[in-house]
Amino acid sequence: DFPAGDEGYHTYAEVTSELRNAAANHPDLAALSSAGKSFEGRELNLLKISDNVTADEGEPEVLFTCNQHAREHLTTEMCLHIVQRFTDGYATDPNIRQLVDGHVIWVIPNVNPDGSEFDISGSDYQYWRKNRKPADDNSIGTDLNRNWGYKWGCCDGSSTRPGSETYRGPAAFSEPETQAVARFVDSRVIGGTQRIKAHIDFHTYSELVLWPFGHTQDDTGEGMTAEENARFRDVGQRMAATNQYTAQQSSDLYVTDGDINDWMWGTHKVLSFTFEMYPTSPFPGFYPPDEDIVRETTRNDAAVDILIGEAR
Ligand code: 0X9
Ligand code: CA
Ligand code: ZN
Repeated sequence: DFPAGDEGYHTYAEVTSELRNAAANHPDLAALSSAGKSFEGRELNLLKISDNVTADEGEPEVLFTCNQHAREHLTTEMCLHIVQRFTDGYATDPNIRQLVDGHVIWVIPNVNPDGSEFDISGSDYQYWRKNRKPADDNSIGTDLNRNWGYKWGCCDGSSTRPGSETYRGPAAFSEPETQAVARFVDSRVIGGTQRIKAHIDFHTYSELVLWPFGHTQDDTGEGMTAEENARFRDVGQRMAATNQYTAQQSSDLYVTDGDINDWMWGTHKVLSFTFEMYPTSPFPGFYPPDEDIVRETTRNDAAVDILIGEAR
């Protein structure tokens, strides 16, 4: 469980029951399934939100992913907030109704449930980042956000050392969590067209809006035209204007290879961003008090709406 005083955060079991409730209370709007299982066997909960949710209406789709990194618990709350806003808000908010009616919204609140459960397994936080699959030596965990299969390990943006916090794993998609989410995204290619058009992967912290590529500092080149780059910049800057985050190419922060955005864009041409949420400083860093959850998740409402509006 979360340490005393932070009970406002949701454990994996509490997330699962919130998702079940959302689907049960809004059977026409929300449907719960699983993208697969984590290394320790937890379901990777996947909630679909749309009008006539049980039908395939061919609408443009968006994906929100959270908690790739175990200790970034505020991101799980962000995904839950998205779920609650687009389900509970549907009956009364015309803006929400329009976004839900015209799109399919997919939400995966826990990409790394083994890691986040481990992070809260002691009396205090464990400062855990990676998943919980043992590596060859006696160390545990791969950095899921270095394990994606587009130019995996290409560019000195990850580590080959299992003990490293940015260990990329023994092969691209060696981890059950990245593999399951990737296969789900692959499965949205229907009749040769990727239905998912836009995506945000939530992280903490630094208050940033980041766009690909991460593996190169070049703005344009293989896989990114000047026009495409201008669109990332435009949408990124418009979103950042609503939440007062800083907008930049992800490699301006530091170079990574094998991150989710490079794969989503490089492989599927999904307009894919990373948000680094609140705060900007190491205190409170990864562990803001639960009193901050509502303010810091609501802060991204307008940006989330912009992203959905870009899916067409
Ligand atoms: O390093 C990461 O995976 C992300 N930051 S975090 O502090 N949450 O670990 C950022 C990934 C974005 N990609 C690049 N910066 N290239
Ligand atoms: Ca508290
Ligand atoms: Zn992160």
